[in-house]
Amino acid sequence: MPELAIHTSLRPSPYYAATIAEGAVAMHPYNRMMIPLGYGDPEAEYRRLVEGVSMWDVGAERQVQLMGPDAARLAQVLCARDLSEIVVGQGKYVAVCDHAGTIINDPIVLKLADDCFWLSVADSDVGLWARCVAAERGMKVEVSEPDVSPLAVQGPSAEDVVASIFGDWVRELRYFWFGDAEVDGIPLKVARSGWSKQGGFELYLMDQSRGVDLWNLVKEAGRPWGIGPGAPNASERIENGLLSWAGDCDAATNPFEVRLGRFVNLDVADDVIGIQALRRIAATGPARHQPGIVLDGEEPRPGHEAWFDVTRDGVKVGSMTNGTWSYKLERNIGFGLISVECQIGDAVVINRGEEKVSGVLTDIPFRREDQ
Ligand code: THG
Repeated sequence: MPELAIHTSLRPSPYYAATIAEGAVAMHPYNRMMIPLGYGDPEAEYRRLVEGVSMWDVGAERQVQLMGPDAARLAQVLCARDLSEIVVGQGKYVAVCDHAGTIINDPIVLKLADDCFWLSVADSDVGLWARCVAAERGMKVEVSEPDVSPLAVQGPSAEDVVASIFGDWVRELRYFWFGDAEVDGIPLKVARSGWSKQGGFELYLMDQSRGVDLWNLVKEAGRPWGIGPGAPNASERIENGLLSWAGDCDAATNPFEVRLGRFVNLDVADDVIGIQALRRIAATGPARHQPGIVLDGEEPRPGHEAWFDVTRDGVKVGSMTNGTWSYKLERNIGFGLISVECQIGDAVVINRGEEKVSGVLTDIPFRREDQ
């Protein structure tokens, strides 16, 4: 393997020095930044997340800021979910689609003011897309990337840790809602949010020069609860059915295929990008769906996932888009992107390079008792 070269186009996060000091062993490029993926002990990191509390550098979850008189209109035009009722201090998970109804990002939208929104984006360039749409439609709105870098605190003890820093008001925050805060002169927003199903918060740091200070402060505050470093966790997120847009979708995936139909509102205005295509797809039904797969064979190696062909009765029916060892099921699991002709309970074969292994389609989230 050649060395992976790092140019100045791949920016470090404000927490980079802290994560190196903690012993980060793997980094992944995301939104032209580096996101740590692990600290060398996957099982300990999983247990810390599901039993205690874990802190993650997710500074690569960049914000695309829409500001100006047409900010709300632009946000709505970009998102296939009704945003007419969103209020200041609230966030919503949305699908950003192209005109064919294909998902091109799945951000969290945060409303900061009547004329200011952030899209907290997954790994694709929504900033370019938003600038183009705003200009083509003659909107009065500025699209920019503000100095904002989230730090996630996730796990059953996350609320106690975050409340010990910011006060008990954070306990009242509803899912994806947020409020302004400051600690040691560090400006940030505290949101109940994060890419796990263990509960937790994200601290949207608003001064990148204070990243290491914030990391150390959270680490110190979390000590009584045994906090430690972690990262978006493949086992936990696959067990619980969280979508990784960049990993689990191809260039033709629509929201209905990957369980995001509940976040799509077909009755938004006709000029919302993709909505006309989504109405047509909803009327006929999608061609594929996203079941879980429980499979035999070698344990997938973290960081070496690939899409593998899935066959049923010798005929290709789709792909497996990720794979991991599940500590909960003590089995290999993954997501399929599979023809709707296949159903939960169907026996399939997964073609993992030279190795063909048998598997069965299951519901998501995965349940131990299904095995
Ligand atoms: N936090 C922040 N920004 C982000 C992510 C994040 N940007 C990139 C990526 N993650 C965006 N994708 C997701 C995907 C799923 C969820 C959040 C962000 C999520 N989904 C829950 C679910 O699907 O069950 C809850 C959705 C709901 O009920 O509204 O949490 O993590 N800042």
